[in-house]
Amino acid sequence: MTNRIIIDTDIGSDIDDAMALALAMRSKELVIEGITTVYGDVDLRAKLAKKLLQLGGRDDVKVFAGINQPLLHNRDIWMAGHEGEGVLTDYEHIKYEHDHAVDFMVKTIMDHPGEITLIPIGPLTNIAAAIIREPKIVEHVKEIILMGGVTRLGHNALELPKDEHNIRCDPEAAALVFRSGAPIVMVGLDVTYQVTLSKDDRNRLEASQDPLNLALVKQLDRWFDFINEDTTKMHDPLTVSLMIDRSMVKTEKMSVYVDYDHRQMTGQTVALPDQNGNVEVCLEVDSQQFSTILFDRLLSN
Ligand SMILES: [Ca+2]
Repeated sequence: MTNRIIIDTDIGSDIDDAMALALAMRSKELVIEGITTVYGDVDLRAKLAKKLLQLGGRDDVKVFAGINQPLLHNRDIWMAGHEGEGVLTDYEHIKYEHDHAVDFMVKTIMDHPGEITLIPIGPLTNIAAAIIREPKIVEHVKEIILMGGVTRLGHNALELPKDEHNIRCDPEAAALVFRSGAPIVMVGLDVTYQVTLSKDDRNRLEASQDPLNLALVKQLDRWFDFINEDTTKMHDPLTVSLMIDRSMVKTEKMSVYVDYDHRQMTGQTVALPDQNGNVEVCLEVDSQQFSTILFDRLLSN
């Protein structure tokens, strides 16, 4: 079995993590070994992940809370404030695993060399801590497909900001992960800015009347209100979808460095073409192909 995955997520703030989790749940060829949470209120995030798994009929999937602070405890934490709203209730008791996310990650990768793909879709703190704890996971992980960074080397360079949230929230952790030598696929803003979800798409989810999709709709509505826009980007689902069909992206082999200093809001990913580099950087995506996969899966129940 080579499609075994661990998703490491900051679910609850932007809607896209919940969509990514739903896509993984609805993709029968993927074996979800566990979900780990990172950054800020990791317990709330773990409860939300578990609740969505329950709504999707996947209560069997284990959830582990991870590290709440950035690696050096030197950066402000950003929470949107609406995490879990409309899906979790105050009185509901939702249980998840006692073990720590980093211990789970290290054990799972070391017990199954070459078989586990890590999919980080939040700041890279847990992944960095796992590498610090057990450097051998760099050789034993099958691949790390991560959402983060931006290179501005694709056709849409002028639309993109110079840095990206997941890297900016913990640039020290990101620097450690990129320079670890682990085989990485970087799904950055270069491609994720090209995949969006509209209010029409939201309505299709609602019409399905599926309990998981209805929970996604509640969070989508809250998120659309929060960002005050009619479309939202599907950063994290695109990252998961590469486990299903990688032909939708074009990649270039590169070395990636993270340029940062002690100030808040720094953390630029500097990507240089390098045939010996450890990072496949996604530069172009067939957004229609992605959208078809996402909705075929979510509406198939
Ligand atoms: Ca995320």
